[in-house]
Amino acid sequence: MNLTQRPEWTSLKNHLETMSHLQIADLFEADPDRGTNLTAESAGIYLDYSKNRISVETLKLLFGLADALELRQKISAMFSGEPLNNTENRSVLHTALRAPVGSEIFVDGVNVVPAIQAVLERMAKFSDDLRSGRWKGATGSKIAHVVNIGIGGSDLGPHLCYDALRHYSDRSITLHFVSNVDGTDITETLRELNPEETLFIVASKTFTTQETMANARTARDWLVDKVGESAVASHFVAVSTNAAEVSRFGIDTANMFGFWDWVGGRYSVDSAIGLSLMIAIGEKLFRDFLAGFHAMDRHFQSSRWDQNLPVLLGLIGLWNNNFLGAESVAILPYDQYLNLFPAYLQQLDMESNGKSVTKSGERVSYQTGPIVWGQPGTNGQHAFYQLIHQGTKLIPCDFIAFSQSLNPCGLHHDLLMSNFFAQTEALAFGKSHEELQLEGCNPELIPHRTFTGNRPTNSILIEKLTPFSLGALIALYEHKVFTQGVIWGINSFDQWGVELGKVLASRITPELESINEPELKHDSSTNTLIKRYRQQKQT
Ligand code: G6Q
Repeated sequence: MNLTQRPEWTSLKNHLETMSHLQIADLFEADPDRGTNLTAESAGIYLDYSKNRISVETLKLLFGLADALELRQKISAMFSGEPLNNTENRSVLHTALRAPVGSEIFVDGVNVVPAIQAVLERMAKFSDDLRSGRWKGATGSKIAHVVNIGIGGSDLGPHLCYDALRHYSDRSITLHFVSNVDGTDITETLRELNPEETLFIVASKTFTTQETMANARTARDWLVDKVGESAVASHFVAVSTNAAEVSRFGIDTANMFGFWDWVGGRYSVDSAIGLSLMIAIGEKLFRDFLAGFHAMDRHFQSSRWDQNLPVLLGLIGLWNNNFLGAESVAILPYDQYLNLFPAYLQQLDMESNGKSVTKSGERVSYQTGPIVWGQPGTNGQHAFYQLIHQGTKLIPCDFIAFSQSLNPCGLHHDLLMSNFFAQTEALAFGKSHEELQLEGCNPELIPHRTFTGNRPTNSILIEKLTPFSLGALIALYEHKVFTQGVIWGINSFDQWGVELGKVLASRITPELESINEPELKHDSSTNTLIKRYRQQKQT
């Protein structure tokens, strides 16, 4: 049955009529304890969702929709390894990567947990050797720089987490991340480095991704040029599912860390793709990181909907998206260490739920995944928050903060946090014409200084940024995305849009490289652009 024809959907549509007359301020007036009633907590994450345009009835109807679409059964199906990724006929089992030792999770009749633990142990041994200096470069130097070469899911996860957990990292080893095929990325990175002290991790699930392979070849040439061919063995390792390509590249498969086709790129930071992170923070903290994910997994699997953080975030997001008409979601972490979190969630959410056909291939007649964007507070306050407060668009926001600073200095943390609290308050309650009049505001300025309020936000407050809490936070969003994908009936685990880009670029490259003028058979715009590029690059 089409989603919008379901009785649960119709009830929500009818309910919208009632809700559209109510302001967030009215909801708080009706229930003075709303700020404690509409909250939930698990795995150290406290979610206050009270500043949304929802009532208890809205939630009840949303939970009814989730039940009708068998969310509970779909969660079990994911955790038990059913092939939910139907277009690639794959299980979706990133949750197995963080299952405790001794768990049993089967794919095609094989328990995958022992293999996962075996890779983790190899990663731990390697990280430990590198951190202690037992692993040496070709000329006997300790490795001081690790360059992760990967893109998309093979870059964003470790990059985000290295930045986020820098406080816990071994400062004698610096990590670098090269992803863009623009030669500037690798050139500027290598410029600073001493090849004798540098190790490259080529991170690619397929080991055929154009950008990653181009960067890896350039890095290899640089190393060979400076230290010699024999240095490759001790300065290059691979993370991949494709042993044949790894060995063709010239990396000994003894120095390859594997993972499996049931780990999607954007869900892979807990796999060997997290090797660079483990090098930075060590095995113990990496395992704490996995434990944070696992705590959220357990919560997602077993909690009632009204206590279930990912389900609450997912369903409220759906209400904002499909019923209130919001097109985007802003992710606003009040923590500099989470600088890359909006970009990470952009991939997680937009690649997963940026789909317009259902799992069975029918075109959807409703909105699916939102545009995800944002940057850390308070910087954004001095840039784009103006539009969130007073623009014509409805932009629901997730505000994320930690009660304890990892770098306490003077008043900084209280200043930061006062902004965190003030923003959600202002967005919800605004500032009325009457208030401005009472303050004696110049009447001409009143329309300009009025804030309508009634702008929805979630507040996520965590005691402290740790490997555990970061893991739980990422898993929270993974499962939020899953929840929404289930309701929309789409496959959140394929990415045919990415595959198209991979094919198209490789067709044009020979036309750019060809010495003779190539015969171009594109449209007139693409042909003209290619010709102009060929002329200009020669001058
Ligand atoms: C993620 C996507 C995509 C992928 C990159 C890199 O879910 O599939 O971002 O991670 O295209 O792919 P490789 O790891 O195969 O190089």
